[in-house]
Amino acid sequence: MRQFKSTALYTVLGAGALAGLASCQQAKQETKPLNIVYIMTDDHTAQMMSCYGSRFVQTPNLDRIARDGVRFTNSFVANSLSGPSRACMITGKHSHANGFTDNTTCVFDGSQQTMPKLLQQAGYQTAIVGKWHLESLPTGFDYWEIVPGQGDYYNPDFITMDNDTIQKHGYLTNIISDMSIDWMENGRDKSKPFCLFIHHKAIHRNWLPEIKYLHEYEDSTFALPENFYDNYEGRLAAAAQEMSIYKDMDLIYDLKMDGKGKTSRLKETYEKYVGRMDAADRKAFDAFYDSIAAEFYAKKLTGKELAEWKYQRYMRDYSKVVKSLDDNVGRVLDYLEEKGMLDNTLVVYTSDQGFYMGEHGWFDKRFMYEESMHTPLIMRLPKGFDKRGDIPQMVQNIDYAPTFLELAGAPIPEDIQGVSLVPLLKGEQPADWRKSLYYHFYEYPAEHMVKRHYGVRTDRYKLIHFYNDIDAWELYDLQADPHEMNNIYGQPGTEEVTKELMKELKRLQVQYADPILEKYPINEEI
Ligand code: SGN
Ligand code: CA
Repeated sequence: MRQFKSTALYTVLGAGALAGLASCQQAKQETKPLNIVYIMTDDHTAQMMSCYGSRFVQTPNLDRIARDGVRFTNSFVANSLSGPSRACMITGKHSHANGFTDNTTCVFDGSQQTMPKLLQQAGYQTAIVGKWHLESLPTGFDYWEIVPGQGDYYNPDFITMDNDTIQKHGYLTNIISDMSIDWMENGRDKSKPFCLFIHHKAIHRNWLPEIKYLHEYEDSTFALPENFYDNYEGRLAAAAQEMSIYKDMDLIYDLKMDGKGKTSRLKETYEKYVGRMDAADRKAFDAFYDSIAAEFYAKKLTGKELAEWKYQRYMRDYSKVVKSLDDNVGRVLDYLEEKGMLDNTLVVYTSDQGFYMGEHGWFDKRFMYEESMHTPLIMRLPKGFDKRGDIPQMVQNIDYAPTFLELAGAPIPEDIQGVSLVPLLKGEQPADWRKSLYYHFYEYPAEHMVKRHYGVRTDRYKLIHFYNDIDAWELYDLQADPHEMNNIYGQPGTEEVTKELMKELKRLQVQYADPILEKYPINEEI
């Protein structure tokens, strides 16, 4: 076991103030155990949060978390896809070590060690509500209620703990928050500290808005990212992807342009989703999108005009779904405030990965490029943690498990690969903080056709190897080329940095024991 400090009981008053209290009894009453409320969305990228300096939307409630707490400016995932990300998060281990490498072929082995189970052993109540996406049923939770697979936005189904499927009425983002608040208020054992995972489906494709926000952001025109018309020169895997807004985004399924006589590959699935709405909602939904569709099909847009029109529709619908999410984060914060729980609760907000909002011309994620390897991470800290503002150190989603364990006063098992963020939350500047991150994406061949790859990211550079039915290396100088448009691998002058990065990549693959190293041995002399 690694060293740990018993930090589970934080005093609401500092030690000095406590010493001044009249009686022990009074001091006891002021000592509260630390709770964790972990809110994770799906596909919510930092570009779409105003606390990350977004040029796009306003998220006042998310901003409250960042304003009263900390904002990680270099927060990353280990494998930019839902199931794998969730598995990394609850095990504190990279995908090859927890066994859940992709969404399509894996079933999570729920008998393995997980952070919720270790929290239970430390006396915590644990609960999860919402998207789970690990195929097997949850283990290590005192209470769970999850949506099947990706879940539905409208009148969604839930799988209950007795393995029944029930339908609930309303919009999923609201329902998940209602259930979470209800568990905190009525469901849990109030004599114990708790860790609650609130896992939203929002902002996942196909961005179906809450009916009251149909008209939101309709007056907004979103600026095109400067590399929207990327031609992928020098980047073979980027050229082979199928996640282009222009080419791959479906007019009906994604953009709701269900015009008369129009059809598409995904129309049937679309009808299934929107068919779940109440009649009155459906009427409002159809009235809204049908008028846009009539105008759109009459214009017969092509080429750049069509690409940019699709981009604006995508941005508007995504922003509407963010709006409901932000409201609901506000509701959870208000509840904690009302109940006087903010001082002894760590509130975490993150996403299962980042997302492309038109950068490189894309939607979706998967690539080790910045927009999707990044994930937002903001935290409101409990009393006793004075750090505020930005935390620039590189952190990864495998770090959440050891962080929560340390906060709960539980030992951190040796085989956990992440590192506790507690020193950073205390405002320390650990001299030996990690200097590089490891990444490995596996889901190929599959939807969106992003080839398998692994790589290393340092403060300044990124080295990626795409493999399987391709053997292509990419190297980026993030300082000179933050949008990763210029692959400098193999260019004169990069020999030294390439050699160093190869060495670092190999060191990480050895440290984390990724078996891929046997298949593709790294020659550090390249
Ligand atoms: C679905 C989506 C994809 C998305 C994956 C993975 N297609 O399959 O666009 O990349 O989920 O997303 S859809 O037609 O079903 O909308 S993840 O976040 O769950 O990993
Ligand atoms: Ca996701």
